[in-house]
Amino acid sequence: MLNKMKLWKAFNKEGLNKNECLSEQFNDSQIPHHVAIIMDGNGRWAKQRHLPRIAGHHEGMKVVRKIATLASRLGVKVLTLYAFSTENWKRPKHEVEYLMKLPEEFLGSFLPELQAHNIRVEMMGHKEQIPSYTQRAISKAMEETKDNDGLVLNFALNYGSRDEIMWAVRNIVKDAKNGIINEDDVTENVFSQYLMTKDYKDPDLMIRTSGELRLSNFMLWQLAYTEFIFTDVLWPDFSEEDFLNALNEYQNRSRRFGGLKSEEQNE
Ligand code: V07
Repeated sequence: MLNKMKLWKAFNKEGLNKNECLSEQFNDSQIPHHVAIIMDGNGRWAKQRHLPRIAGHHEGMKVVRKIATLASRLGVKVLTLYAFSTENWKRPKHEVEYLMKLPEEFLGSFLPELQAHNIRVEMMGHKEQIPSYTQRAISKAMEETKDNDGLVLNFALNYGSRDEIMWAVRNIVKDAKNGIINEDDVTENVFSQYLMTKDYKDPDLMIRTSGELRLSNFMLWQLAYTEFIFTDVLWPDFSEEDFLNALNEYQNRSRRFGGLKSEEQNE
């Protein structure tokens, strides 16, 4: 079992090799392989400070860097962040325009640091509607980090889970028509291969900040057995300690996968 104090001490210890995972010092600990986060509360954070909403988005961007590097140091393998949903296009034009500039700004400032941490940048969502300068910045980062084998930092951008599932169904029908697949071949594992997350395991832990208790069209299929942690903390206030607390809570939960825990099987 991971001990929070031990984690903190190791985290604050000087002289950690940048490629060394903190988790290696806790080989008995259970670090989630895949963590997914709904980064909510940026607008509310700004409103509380009488700032424009975009100030909250900008502050939230800095938290992405902090949590991604911590997750990498802890040995998390995939971090999926809900950056922009298919519904977010309905927001005011100036806000959408600002949001679409954030990937370029983020990568312009932090790509060297991501490289130093051996982090691979990925994106899931439909690229076509995204402005070309944003697409270019993301493609460049994906290309430059493609050989990194540390954390996968997977941004869900112009992503919606029902849309993802619908496209999976369409492609399965298409493959069936072309004789590439038969009805009997369509198992859960095969279906998963038609989703944007085909290269990743399902998330072990999903965190949503800012007190909303909804999934908001995020990874509906993939989160079937995932542990959920909801916190009232607004994303721009989400700290390293909050992330460590979430991991600690995750490790304290018993995972059942819909079956019985071993000690209950004898009852
Ligand atoms: C966005 C900051 C985080 C809080 C949530 C909304 C605002 C980082 C990115 C990003 C995306 C792709 C990429 C590199 C960085 C981002 C959007 C919004 C649209 F390759 N933060 N962030 N993209 N916010």
